Amino acid sequence: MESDVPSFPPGFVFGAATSAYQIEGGAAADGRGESIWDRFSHTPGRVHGGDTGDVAADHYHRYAEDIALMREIGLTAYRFSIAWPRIVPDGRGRVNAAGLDFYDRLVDGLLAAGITPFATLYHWDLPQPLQDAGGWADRRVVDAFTDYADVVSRRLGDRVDRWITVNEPWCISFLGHLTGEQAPGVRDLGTALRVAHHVLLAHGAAVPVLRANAGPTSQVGIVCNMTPGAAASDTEADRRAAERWDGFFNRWFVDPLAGRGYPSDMVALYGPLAPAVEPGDLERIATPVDFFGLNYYFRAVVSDDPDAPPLGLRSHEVPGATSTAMGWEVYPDGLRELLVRLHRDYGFAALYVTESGAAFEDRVDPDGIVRDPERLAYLRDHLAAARRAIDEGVPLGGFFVWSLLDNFEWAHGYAKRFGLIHVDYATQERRIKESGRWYAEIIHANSR
Ligand code: GCO
Repeated sequence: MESDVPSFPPGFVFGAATSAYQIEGGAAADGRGESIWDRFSHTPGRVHGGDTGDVAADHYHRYAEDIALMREIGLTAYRFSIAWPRIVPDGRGRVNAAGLDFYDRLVDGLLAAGITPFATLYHWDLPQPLQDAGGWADRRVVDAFTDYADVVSRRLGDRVDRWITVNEPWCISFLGHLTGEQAPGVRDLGTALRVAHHVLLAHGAAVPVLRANAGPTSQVGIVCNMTPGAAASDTEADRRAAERWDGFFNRWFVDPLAGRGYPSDMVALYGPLAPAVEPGDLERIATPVDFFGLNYYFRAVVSDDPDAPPLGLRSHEVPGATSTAMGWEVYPDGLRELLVRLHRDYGFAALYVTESGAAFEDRVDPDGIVRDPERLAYLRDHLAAARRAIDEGVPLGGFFVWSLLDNFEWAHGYAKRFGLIHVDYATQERRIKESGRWYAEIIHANSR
């Protein structure tokens, strides 16, 4: 194993990630309010098979068992999200003590197991009452988010010192409000761009609150998913299309976070639909962070297509490429490429891979073992890509596998399994897959 297992610098964090709506269940437990994902998943036709997160992996009731499994794998950190509707069921105002108590128990359990908690405040489960009042498209959501961040970090900030404001502004904005394939299912470019602006503002507003409540040793960051764009051919038109893809997917978020403002080529392309930026907004969005978290899954190969508004491009399958059960091309070097770019071009102080992982068709063999060689190879090759980035000078602090457990994969319901741990949804029985056993060996080999 030593030969093909990269060794990482001392202190490198080996984690796994989840999110509240995808694993917790307990949808009506202890005063939790309704979120946009409850509403969306209960709307016929929105989610594969009519699946909902009502029960999910029942982590709300089984968190102690799940911490024991994390320990068995040897994780040194665990990235989870806090459900806003458990804490502030109406989105603003009244705080639900029982919701805070749950995360209190979770955090104490993690710390007792020697696992560092990385808490994400927003992983897509907006309280439905806020959606009814305009949701992320209404600028007042920024204050509601800041208040929520304050409540949570006052309670947990004495023990949690790694904080993430929001997960994947691109998905919140464009899957939620342009393609409509995710909650709240809106389809309007102008709305999506307004949402993006408010998500970034909410992030910037929450950073100083989290720092103040979590103390001087705390580190606060944001997590973005990035998908590099490659031109399908060497023509000028296709190269420009790849630039637009990059502007749409990556630069629209990372540029303002890094203090560069919105990219001017995309502002020109969006024209009157570009968001209204008030004085002070860009400074707030660029509030310095302690780290930037990258979620990476695949790249896009694109060509120019003037008949495909608004970007004027289309994406292509790569002939002969290996892909996952999501249909995503397996392209590990994209991870190295992005990490090097984030460091060299944007200069973030520290980076984490906050998600990397893959769905494949898993089955439990008659002997009770889940053999998942494709996931193991995927993780091995992406860890190796992360290691190459470190060799190129990238200050990479850790790597979080998506995901700890099989879970509710949004519009795909339970049909797609990303876990290191298999979940039998009928019995809630957990089984560490072979990829999880392999990850345990990597962590162990690196702990010496
Ligand atoms: C996402 C989310 C996860 C997904 C994962 C696989 O970032 O999209 O953080 O919730 O489940 O990415 O699609």
